[in-house]
Amino acid sequence: ATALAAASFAGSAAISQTIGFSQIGSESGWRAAETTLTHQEAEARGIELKFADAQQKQENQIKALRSFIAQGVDAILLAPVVATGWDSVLEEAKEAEIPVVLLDRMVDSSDDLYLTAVGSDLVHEGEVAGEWLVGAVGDEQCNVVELQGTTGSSPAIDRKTGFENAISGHDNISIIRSQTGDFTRTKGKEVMESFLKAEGGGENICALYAHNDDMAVGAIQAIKEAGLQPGEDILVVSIDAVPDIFQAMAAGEANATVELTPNMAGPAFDALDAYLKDGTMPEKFIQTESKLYTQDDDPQAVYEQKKDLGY
Ligand code: GYE
Repeated sequence: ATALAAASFAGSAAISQTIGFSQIGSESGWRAAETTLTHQEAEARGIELKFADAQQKQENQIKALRSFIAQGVDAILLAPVVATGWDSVLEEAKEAEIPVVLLDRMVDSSDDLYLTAVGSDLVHEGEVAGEWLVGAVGDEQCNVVELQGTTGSSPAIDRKTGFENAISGHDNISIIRSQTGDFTRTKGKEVMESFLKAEGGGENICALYAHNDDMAVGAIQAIKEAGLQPGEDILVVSIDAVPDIFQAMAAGEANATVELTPNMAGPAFDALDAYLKDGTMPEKFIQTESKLYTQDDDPQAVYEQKKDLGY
């Protein structure tokens, strides 16, 4: 029995997977949580995770992928910072028969260059945010300022499109300023300061739409420093549902957020496991849920639930 156990143990150790993860960086609370949860999921499954932080640079991601390929990893997780420019390196991975799973952002490459993608419907998220605003302002005139995510990233492109879809046909709502805040708190604050200045202090700004909560949190600070009340004088709607935005909602300083799960690795590892075991092909897109939260959803309680979940 001992010999058998040892043999089967050796067998399972031999098939244990080594997976490379090219992460974008740590621009947001959401991303930090995604990184933490990916490590946790890997550990729970006995996967050896090789982690590479690209510091927001696509060239670093391409280098990391080439190094994973050279090391002969079993699979690669890629959270692509921007949408374009991936064809060559994805072809190299395909050539080496190393499956690539995209996490949370999309690429413009042909879909036979990756195994599957785990993420939310990014256009829909923008639509949910925009529909919330349409409902909140009714017939009132509403000038919106928009903080975009990282230029060229699929969430920045799609969340803009989705929001515009939702407000189109509502002539009382218009986006008067729109600029990137790079998904960071610091930039969100800086750019919001410039919006407020350009708009004579901000009295005529009715709402802020931020492509993520971190930029919204930075902007809330700028609004307060300008002597206005975020959440009332300027409505704040954003995306991610990180713990800090629930604190802001509980304080009445933010109004709504669209939830994005930071656990993209769970479904990714499930798909990879099945594929590596017996070639089971996953769906091309594994979609996570998008849920709206407002001040009516007991934000303090949600904060308490979320704060220890990897953020
Ligand atoms: O919403 C944002 C982040 O790629 C969908 O990236 C993701 C976004 C997320 O930094 O906070």
